[in-house]
Amino acid sequence: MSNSTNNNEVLKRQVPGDPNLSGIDCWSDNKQRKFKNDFLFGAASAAYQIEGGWDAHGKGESVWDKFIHDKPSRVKDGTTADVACNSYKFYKRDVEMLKELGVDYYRFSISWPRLLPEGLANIRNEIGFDYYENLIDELLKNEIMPMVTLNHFDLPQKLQELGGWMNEDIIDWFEDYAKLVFERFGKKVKYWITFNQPDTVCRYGYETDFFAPGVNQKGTGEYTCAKNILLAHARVWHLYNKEYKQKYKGSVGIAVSLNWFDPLKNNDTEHAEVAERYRQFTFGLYTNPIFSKEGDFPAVVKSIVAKKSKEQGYTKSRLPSLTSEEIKYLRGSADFLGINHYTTVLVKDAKQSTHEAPSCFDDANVESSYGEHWEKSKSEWLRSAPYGLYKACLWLNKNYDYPTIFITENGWSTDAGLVDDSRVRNMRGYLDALLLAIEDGTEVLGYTVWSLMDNFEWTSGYSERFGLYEVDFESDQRTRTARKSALVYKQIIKSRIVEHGWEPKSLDISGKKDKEAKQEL
Ligand code: GBH
Repeated sequence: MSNSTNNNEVLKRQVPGDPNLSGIDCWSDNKQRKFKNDFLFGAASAAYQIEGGWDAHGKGESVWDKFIHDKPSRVKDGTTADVACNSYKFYKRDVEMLKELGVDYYRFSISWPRLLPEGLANIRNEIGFDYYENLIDELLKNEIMPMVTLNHFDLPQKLQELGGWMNEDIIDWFEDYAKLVFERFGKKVKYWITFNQPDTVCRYGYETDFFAPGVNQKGTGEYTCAKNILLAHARVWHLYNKEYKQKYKGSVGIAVSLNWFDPLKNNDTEHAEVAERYRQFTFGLYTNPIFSKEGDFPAVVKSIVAKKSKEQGYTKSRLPSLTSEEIKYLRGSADFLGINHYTTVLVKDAKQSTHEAPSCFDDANVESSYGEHWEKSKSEWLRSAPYGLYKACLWLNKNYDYPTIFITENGWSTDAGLVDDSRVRNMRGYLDALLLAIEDGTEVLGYTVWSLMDNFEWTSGYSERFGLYEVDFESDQRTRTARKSALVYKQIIKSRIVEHGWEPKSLDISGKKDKEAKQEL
């Protein structure tokens, strides 16, 4: 897949697997490393989390609209995404911020129900197409490349009523949608991502009711959804490859939630095996079929689910099988692997499982924890352990023969406030880890901060802030203000090095105040 593969052995760099270490700095050799000139920096968002205009100008309902409107208590702070950052109105300000940061690209997503209110291709909302055309044009005018995700969680509700990702007809529906998007925007967009975190959709939206659509089908929800969403991904990669690749020279990837799972006890064979098993039960379920040499769902997942299903009285495995044609169709169906990497989790075998059975959690059967000294974010699940990104990259190199990677998300949550030193620390730590991973042979094309600005953090509402820019959700303008981390990121992009001691002179990122001050002099 990659033409600049590194044939060296995977280097054995000393990385801390010791949860008593902070995970930052402790393995640095103080050598100054630099991002190459063609390395790309970006920032990310997602339609549902920023746009608002939830029913504006003919937009259809998404599963998230329905999930929250039906039961507002599903969101921790009782808020909705009906207006969110109102990027439906203020997208030009978003582009201005991207320009201020100096990023090479903007990763955003298209709302399927804004284009096709009922999900199917028969009813098209022209105003929706125009919205994205305007955004893309504004980006290009400012020399920022669009990186477009076709689906970031917000499935049209009408399709959910037909079964959503549990109905294999959705492979055709997704292809129809993608075709319309490629026809309209293919000329202007070079980077495409079919899905954002299919793992999160299937695990939290179908296996449980934590996320929309809240199907809560334990034992089969995740696996059935996984098969259909993977085949839908592959269908669209093949479509692009056949119909558009030559004409537009773009690439199509997929973004998988890819946190690192380390054994709770280092140097313990049983723990190491359990960690490896858990990697396969989480991201492996999605990456193995596409990126491994042999293809198919991971062997360890197939055998455990088959065994448990039998014991539980099922006549066949709860994990659907893939035919040899499907295996072939999926294998290699991505031009790059997008990884959304946030944290590291320490795992051990749960022994007598306390997980509900049957369920994908019982199948994987682990207990997880975090390193004692890892810095905590505002989100319960997110702790800072940059070495995990290094390990994840080397694992991918070893298992998938040096895939081409984009870091499609990495970020940190805080309370509101402009001086976000913990975000700065976290970003620098992860970029240091990434530089080492690159030096040790990982082919990474770019790094994307989640997120450009504070936005609707799913069931956490506005209580967890991920933005480089703070958003004032009380103001009609949804005023956006640069945080310290925005200035630090800007400096990293400009200098291409990570300087831990660098401090901005002021929090004015636009330079407008400086210019005014000079004129006054
Ligand atoms: C990504 O998800 C998403 O792509 C993005 O939309 C989101 O805003 C961002 O990261 C920050 O969260 O049961 O405790 O695991 C990150 C992975 C998976 C984290 C689902 C939260 C549910 C809570 N997410 N997980 S938990």
